[in-house]
Amino acid sequence: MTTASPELDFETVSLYKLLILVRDDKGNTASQTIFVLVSDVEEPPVFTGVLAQLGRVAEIYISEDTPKNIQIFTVTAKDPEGFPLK
Ligand SMILES: [Ca+2]
Ligand SMILES: [Ca+2]
Repeated sequence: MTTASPELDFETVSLYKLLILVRDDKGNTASQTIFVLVSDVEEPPVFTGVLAQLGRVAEIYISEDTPKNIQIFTVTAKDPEGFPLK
């Protein structure tokens, strides 16, 4: 038994149920069930939106006479484990 594609991801699927079958040359069979539990790994937060692509650089154009306290860009990110971000 090996891991394969797609990669294991606790946040997507944390439990696999495998039905194992064995058969002899007379056609007799037996089966067993194996539960594979994927353990969680703490992962860093990731940017979403236009900054989601790794290494991407965003350019923001702003006029020099823009008033103070104006929101010029919104950054979005999420944590794979769902922890709140600061
Ligand atoms: Ca995780
Ligand atoms: Ca995390």
